[in-house]
Amino acid sequence: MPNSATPTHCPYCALQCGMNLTPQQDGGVAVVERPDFPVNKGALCGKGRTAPAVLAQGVRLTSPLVRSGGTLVPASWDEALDRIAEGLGRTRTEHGPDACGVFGGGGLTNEKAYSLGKFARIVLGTSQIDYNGRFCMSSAAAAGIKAFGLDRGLPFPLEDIPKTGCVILVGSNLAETMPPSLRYFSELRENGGKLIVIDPRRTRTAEQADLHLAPRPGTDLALALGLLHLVVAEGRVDEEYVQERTVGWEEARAAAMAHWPEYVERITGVSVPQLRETVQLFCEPEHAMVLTARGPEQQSKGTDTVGAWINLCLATGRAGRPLSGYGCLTGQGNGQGGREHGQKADQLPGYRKLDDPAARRHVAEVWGVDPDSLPGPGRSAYELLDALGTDIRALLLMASNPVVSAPRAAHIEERIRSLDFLAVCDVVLSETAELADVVLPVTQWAEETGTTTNLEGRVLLRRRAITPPEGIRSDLEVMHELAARLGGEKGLEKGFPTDPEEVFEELRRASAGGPADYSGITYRRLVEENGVFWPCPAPAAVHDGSAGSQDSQDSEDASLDALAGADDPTRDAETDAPTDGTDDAVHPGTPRLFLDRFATPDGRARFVPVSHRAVAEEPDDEYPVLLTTGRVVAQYQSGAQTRRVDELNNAAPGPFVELHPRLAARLGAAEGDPVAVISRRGRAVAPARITTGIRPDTVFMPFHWPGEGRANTLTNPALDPTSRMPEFKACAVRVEAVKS
Ligand SMILES: Nc1nc2c(c(=O)[nH]1)N[C@H]1C(S)=C(S)[C@@H](COP(=O)(O)OP(=O)(O)OC[C@H]3O[C@@H](n4cnc5c(=O)[nH]c(N)nc54)[C@H](O)[C@@H]3O)O[C@H]1N2
Ligand SMILES: Nc1nc2c(c(=O)[nH]1)N[C@H]1C(S)=C(S)[C@@H](COP(=O)(O)OP(=O)(O)OC[C@H]3O[C@@H](n4cnc5c(=O)[nH]c(N)nc54)[C@H](O)[C@@H]3O)O[C@H]1N2
Ligand code: SF4
Ligand SMILES: [Mo]
Repeated sequence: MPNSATPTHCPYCALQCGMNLTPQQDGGVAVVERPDFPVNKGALCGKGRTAPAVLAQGVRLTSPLVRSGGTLVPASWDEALDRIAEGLGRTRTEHGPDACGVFGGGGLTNEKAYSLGKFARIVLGTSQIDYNGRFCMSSAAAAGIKAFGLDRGLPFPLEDIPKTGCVILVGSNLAETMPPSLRYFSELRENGGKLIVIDPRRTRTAEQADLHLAPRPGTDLALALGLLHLVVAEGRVDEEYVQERTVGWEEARAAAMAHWPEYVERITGVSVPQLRETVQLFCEPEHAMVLTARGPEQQSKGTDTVGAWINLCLATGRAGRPLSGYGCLTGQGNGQGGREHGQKADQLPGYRKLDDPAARRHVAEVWGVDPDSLPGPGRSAYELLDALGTDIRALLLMASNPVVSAPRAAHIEERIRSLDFLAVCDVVLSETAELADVVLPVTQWAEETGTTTNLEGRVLLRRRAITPPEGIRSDLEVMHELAARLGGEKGLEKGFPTDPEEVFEELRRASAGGPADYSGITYRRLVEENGVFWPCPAPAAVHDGSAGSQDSQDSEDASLDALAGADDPTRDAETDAPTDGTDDAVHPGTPRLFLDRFATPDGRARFVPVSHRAVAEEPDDEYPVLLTTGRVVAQYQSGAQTRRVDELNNAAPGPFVELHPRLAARLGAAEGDPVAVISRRGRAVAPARITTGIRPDTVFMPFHWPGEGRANTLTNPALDPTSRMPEFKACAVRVEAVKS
């Protein structure tokens, strides 16, 4: 057995902390420090440290399961795969390809996400594929594409943060959601920079801030507009920058001028002096940044909200300049890469658009299929889940647990139960897997190789450190086997290699020339360079004209070539194969975007004219309180993995309702008493956690648990019109003490 440590990355969040794994005598693996990885320099949170616990027998799935007489029983791989092929195949024959749905996840490696998108389109022939990232950063992605022509979470590395002058963190609780990243913000403050946190709760992150604004949930759009109003009123607009590098200022300015500070104070609950102080702290230093996370994004107006924050950056000349800019803190392990390579309803690999004829031609050629055979765009995640049992009769689900994590979860659970056929690939028996007809046990991070792209746009190699137990296969092997069974004579399985590097080589070609160009990246480079930032075109990458800004159907190769520093706009379609990345002309990757130009056709950023609008469900007499939801440090997402780790469960054993003492007193509830939270969609019960750190008009619940305390029983699936993001962060509820 190899005794040496394998450098790799954490299975959980988008920070993708580096860690070393050392095999143990018992076949397990120990996490040890990996100080050479620059993002976390050895630091890990409790989830990363304890991740090997989920590799253990007794915790994970070790055999395929099939439903027999109403219960799930162990079965052979052949039987399980045959059942899936039969379930999907019959649905396709009887109801057409779009009756088969596919649901993926931002935890999947690039190779898996790429293969899943390809599998849906060429094996099943369905347009009905989307993934949980729609619930995550889709609003920021949509706003970034509108304004900058390109969506990459952070346009700069985290190492730039300590060197800027001021950071506004909007709705991010990174002290709990990415603890090792806190270091960058402490260093910022040590260097004299200012940190402003905007959150309805005084979180552990807000406690670190120089200024904490606590707006009413769902009002960040008005807040940003009020700040922009003050920027104009106080003569702080960077006119030269606006003139040179942007378009659309006049309209955006007019919209902001309609949002008087006093009006904004009434909407948000943030006082005019606090608004003024924010503008002062943000505008005084030479450089400043705005970073958003799920707080302002998971709203039915998340795209406009992020747009308003970007407008603030643009008006003050704080985008596309060193040490300044707007960024989104992506969430899942491969939240960034997972949204680039084709598991999204409207997308092809390389962040290409499915309805762009040139993109279809390029990808169809790599896949060896007729472009006309590729289906068009499908439904977004919530709409897809809502159609289960009606238009969509069978579902293949990989790396998500919607029974816990989808909005209006009781309804979605009922939709899932009404399916003719459900197949789930997972590492554990999640609440959603429990409802499946077939469950396939798959390999985990430490047992397989693959790439992820972290929140900075840095592509990383996760490496296999141990051998998976007998009876476990990888998601790639599952797709290969299903392609063989469903493709019949066509031999489609040849398009689904089981070796991740082989998949990555194909992904390079499929992404070549697209906005998220990985063609210059190789596994070898990822090891040698500790990751490479995209875009990273191969020196002679194929260019068929399908590259371009993401908001444009027209080919706009020029903008991305300049952006990525590619020096040969007349690249030859003959040289389709990427080079091995070892010659002298290797592209260094792109840690910092937009410094010379934005990825729009004219190179200028675009202001978007936006105006305040209310949350989809305003409180009223019957439901007078706003519920917002989020995370705690010791649990991850639906909790499917972390609820199985003792140390994490001891730290965060169950759900709770955070509420202000004034609200608690009105209910007659004491600390720890069960309280019921009731919305138009259902009722959840959890112990009260009383704190002055939350607004009296708001309650907060973490969403990591199923059952009685499931926060998503309550949440509102009102969707953002552009990103189709549900409003996880604000819905109207009534809170009651539960009589025992
Ligand atoms: N421990 C842990 N870490 C994680 C995860 C996890 O599940 N657990 N998940 C990962 C993933 S996928 C993601 S997406 C990230 C999410 O990372 P974050 O966005 O930091 O996490 P959340 O707790 O969802 O939301 C952040 C904050 O938004 C605040 N908020 C609520 N409503 C509003 C509002 O209307 N406006 C504003 N400004 N703020 C509001 C909440 O009070 C909360 O403190 O975390 C990643 N890291
Ligand atoms: N109320 C409320 N709800 C929310 C949010 C919120 O803030 N509030 N946040 C939303 C956000 S940002 C997100 S990202 C979603 C996340 O919610 P989910 O999509 O449910 O995410 P996870 O719980 O991470 O589920 C991943 C599942 O895949 C399994 N898995 C892990 N790795 C692999 C793999 O490589 N292959 C396969 N086949 N399976 C794997 C895990 O065991 C787990 O069961 O929740 C959303 N829901
Ligand atoms: S911060 Fe994220 S990547 Fe780092 S150890 Fe924790 S969960 Fe893993
Ligand atoms: Mo997320």
